[in-house]
Amino acid sequence: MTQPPILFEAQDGYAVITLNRPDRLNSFNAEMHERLRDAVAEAKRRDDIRALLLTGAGRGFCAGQDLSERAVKADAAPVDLGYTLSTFYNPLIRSLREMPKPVLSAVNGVAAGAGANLALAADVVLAARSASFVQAFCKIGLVPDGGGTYFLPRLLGTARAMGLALLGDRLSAEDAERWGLIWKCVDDAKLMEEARALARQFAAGPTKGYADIKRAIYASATNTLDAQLDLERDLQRELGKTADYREGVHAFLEKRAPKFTGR
Ligand code: LHQ
Repeated sequence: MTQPPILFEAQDGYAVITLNRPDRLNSFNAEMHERLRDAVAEAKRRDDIRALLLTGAGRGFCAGQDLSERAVKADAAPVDLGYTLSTFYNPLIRSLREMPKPVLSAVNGVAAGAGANLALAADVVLAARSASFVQAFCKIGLVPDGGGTYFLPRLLGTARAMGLALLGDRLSAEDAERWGLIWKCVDDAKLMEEARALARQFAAGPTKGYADIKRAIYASATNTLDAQLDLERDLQRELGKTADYREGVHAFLEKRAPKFTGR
């Protein structure tokens, strides 16, 4: 029986989406893209899901595009890779960045090509110590896509971004943490335990506040200080009206843990 390319599980207020083509290192074909798009949309739509965790089955996280798929194979017939990006990868990266809930990636093994940049599109990236990140694009004559040319220089600076993109070398999870590319590298055996603990923490948190933290931090990449101060004022004005703000302040004053509802 063929395995579904995406596994979806919801529990304790968060969803886990698992890329599930382990024999191809979870590389993307069209069906996996379609199923992932549906799973991300479900996680966004459901109010009982307040955080999203992305991971991979088997020994890899994701090896990017499946290079043996007919629609992208570089044979005699010209293929429009731009079509693949505008149909699949670009909407996927946008949907994660615009998700009004925290998105975590648990990078369980190698993350290469668009798979590396999918991992980096998450708000918080955890990686197993044995995992690695490879901007493999230059090895096949392409530019980093899936947001790579945006994420890498912003997270690392131009020198390191350029080195990774031009050389396509493997960056270990430990170096990724040291360089500030990811949040944290953890022992392999602890990865999912730590990732789930974080997802549970986010699921019990002030969801609207988290959504606006994402908005503000990501907007800062292109905003002036002036615009950013205005944005903070506008977001704070709205958040000050939420039940979670009221609960957070009451809980603080009453010296107890807050019970956030996400409203
Ligand atoms: C694969 C793949 C793979 C198919 C491993 N495809 N089979 C967007 C728009 C349109 C078109 C172009 O692309 C894009 C975005 C992109 O993502 S471009 C970049 C595509 N990805 C790559 O170039 C990475 C290719 N893979 C690798 O460099 C290595 O496999 C890595 C570094 C990921 C892992 O190396 P190893 O741990 O040594 O594993 P392996 O190479 O032995 O792979 C295991 C199997 O998975 C193997 O199959 P086999 O039948 O021999 O066991 C590979 O052929 C298969 N595989 N990546 N992208």
